[in-house]
Amino acid sequence: MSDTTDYVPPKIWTWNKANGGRFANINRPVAGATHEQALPRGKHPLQLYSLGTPNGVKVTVMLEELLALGHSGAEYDAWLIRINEGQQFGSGFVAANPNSKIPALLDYSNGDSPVRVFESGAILLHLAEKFGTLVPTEPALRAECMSWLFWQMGSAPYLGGGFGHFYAYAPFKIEYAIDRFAMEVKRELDVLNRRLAESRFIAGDDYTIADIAIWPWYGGMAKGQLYEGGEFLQVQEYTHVIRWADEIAKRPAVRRGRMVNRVMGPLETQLHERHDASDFDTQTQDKLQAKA
Ligand SMILES: N[C@@H](CCC(=O)N[C@@H](CS)C(=O)NCC(=O)O)C(=O)O
Repeated sequence: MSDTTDYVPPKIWTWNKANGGRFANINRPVAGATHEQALPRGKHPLQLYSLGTPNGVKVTVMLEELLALGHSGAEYDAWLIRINEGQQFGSGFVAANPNSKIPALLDYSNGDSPVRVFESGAILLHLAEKFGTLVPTEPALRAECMSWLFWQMGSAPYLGGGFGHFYAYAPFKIEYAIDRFAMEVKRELDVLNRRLAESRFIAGDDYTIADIAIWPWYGGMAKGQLYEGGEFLQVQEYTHVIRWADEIAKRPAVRRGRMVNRVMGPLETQLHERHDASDFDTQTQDKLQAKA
């Protein structure tokens, strides 16, 4: 095995900003706000502060699914938080999520003192319970759904923070780290592949918040859309995951949800902010840039 470093940890760790690599401008070893910045508030009860990453997409897909099911109370304003510019460290955002990570939701349904919800899994569950849908009520099915939802919350950091970080973002390639996380991500994909060989959706016959949580990460990985790591991980082997990912990708609410707060890809797929259903027709970046 190649040894890319002769690093010996000192007795006490100290912060060397220069070692932050691609994220040096935002990562730091302390929490809390770095600057005063109030969050904007729109006209709807649900105010989402997010970005179109896999964690952000979970919530915008959920909201679009709720609207597609006829829950008009799920109308929402989606505001863009540019994490590469440190907007997650503004005082308003930190009040909404002390962990300074998107997505964060403020639910003003009960008046001017909002309920704050952070962690994408908690937001999915909050919305599913609020509207009484996309989460089973029968105890065994509910337990299965919760198990997969929490599986996702525990597993995705190995995919994103582990494999993705060391394969795509680290300033140099460390064989040990890439090996460790490639092995774990392949194991996770196999867990899903075996489950989806026996079940149409993750928690059973019905589409639930477990699918909504898992799809942006593992659906994206199985389709080779994350970290340019598809060939490396030989993702075409996970045929049941691919069958499931393709079925979910066709859902109209999913197609809309993945556009919201998206700042990459073709301009017609980027809806930086969403305040009204009509924004999908009039406010995508291709249309805004043509008007400018
Ligand atoms: N467990 C969290 C993870 C959220 C998360 O990692 N968000 C990333 C973007 S995908 C972020 O905001 N990073 C900004 C930072 O770390 O400063 C969730 O599921 O909501």
